[in-house]
Amino acid sequence: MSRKIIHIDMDAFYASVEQRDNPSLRGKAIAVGGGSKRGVITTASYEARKFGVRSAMPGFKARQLCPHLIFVKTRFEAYKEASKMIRLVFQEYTDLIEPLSLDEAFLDVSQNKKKEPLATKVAEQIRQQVFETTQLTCSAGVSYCKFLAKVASDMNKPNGLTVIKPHQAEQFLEQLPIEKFFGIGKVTAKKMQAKGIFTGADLKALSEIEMAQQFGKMGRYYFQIVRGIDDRPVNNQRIRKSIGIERTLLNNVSAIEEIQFILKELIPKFYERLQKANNYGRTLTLKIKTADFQTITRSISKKFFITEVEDIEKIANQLLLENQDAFNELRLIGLSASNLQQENENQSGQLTMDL
Ligand code: TTP
Ligand code: MG
Repeated sequence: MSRKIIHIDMDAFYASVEQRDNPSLRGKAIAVGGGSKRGVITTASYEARKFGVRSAMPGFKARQLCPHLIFVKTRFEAYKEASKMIRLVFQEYTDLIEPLSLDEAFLDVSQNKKKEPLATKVAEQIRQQVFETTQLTCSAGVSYCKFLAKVASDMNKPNGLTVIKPHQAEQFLEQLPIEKFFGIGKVTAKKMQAKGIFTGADLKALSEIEMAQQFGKMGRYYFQIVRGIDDRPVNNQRIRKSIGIERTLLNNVSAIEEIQFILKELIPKFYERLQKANNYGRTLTLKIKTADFQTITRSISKKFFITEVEDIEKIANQLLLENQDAFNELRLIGLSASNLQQENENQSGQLTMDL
């Protein structure tokens, strides 16, 4: 039996909430966040995107591209509230909901509470109802699997709906640029392009073994999705309590300067993970494994979500310096963020692979 999967993604989410709540911002080029010296913007209104302003772009660069850009501070509570409201809408249709972030979710509507047989109709109703309850627009992708639904929701943004039917999947995937494949990150896309792989058709030309050889564990996943095979269920158990990174050192390290250096090197990668997950924590934890295999963790919690890399650097360094007496030599160092913006407290279990 073919499934009916919808992927919903809010349009310019944070920026739209800001424009909704402050009418003087409507129709204007705005960026949310990124106003500080080294900060990056979280997102931009579609008016600003015309100038090339994008998520994760440093504020100063955005200003260069769009001199009249208005910078607005982030208000996570407002985004959380909107996110809650859209989930309530989703719940009127199905309990099989897998949120990927505050502003997007997969829904399995094969069997839905409205007994509506056409998933496209369900998607239209949800979009309508999301707009009525939040005054925000979203885009929807409808297909028979998560991968295609996710890619589809991005095709007619903003305020659009895209359906990919099973018989259209093969042709659709063949023409799809590889950087649009959900699960192929920027780095892998570059790697593929360097090998002359630009579209699904190019990717499909590789055998399963070649894919595994060239792309490791993910090779098998690529092999399947490029053929439109994706049986992953919509997983409503997904949860993420913390996001972190750790590094086991080649040699035990004891000099504080050296540890500081390693920690400093770890932070950009850690920050990238937070950005990618689009999820930040109020708590930062430093984890250290000593040469004699003791694990020490020390945390600092803030009243605000730690979203700026400068703050992470400061807090991480503070954690290290304040606790340097607790260890002599260390063999592992790690950082994690918890008390995240997005975590579903009533669920438990491991985070499934983020595809
Ligand atoms: P997205 O859905 O990626 O972007 P968007 O909703 O702003 O725009 P659209 O979907 O119409 O293309 O992310 C949702 C929100 O997550 C976004 O409004 C702000 C936040 N975000 C970040 O904080 N950092 C990021 O790097 C990205 C991509 C998003
Ligand atoms: Mg969005």
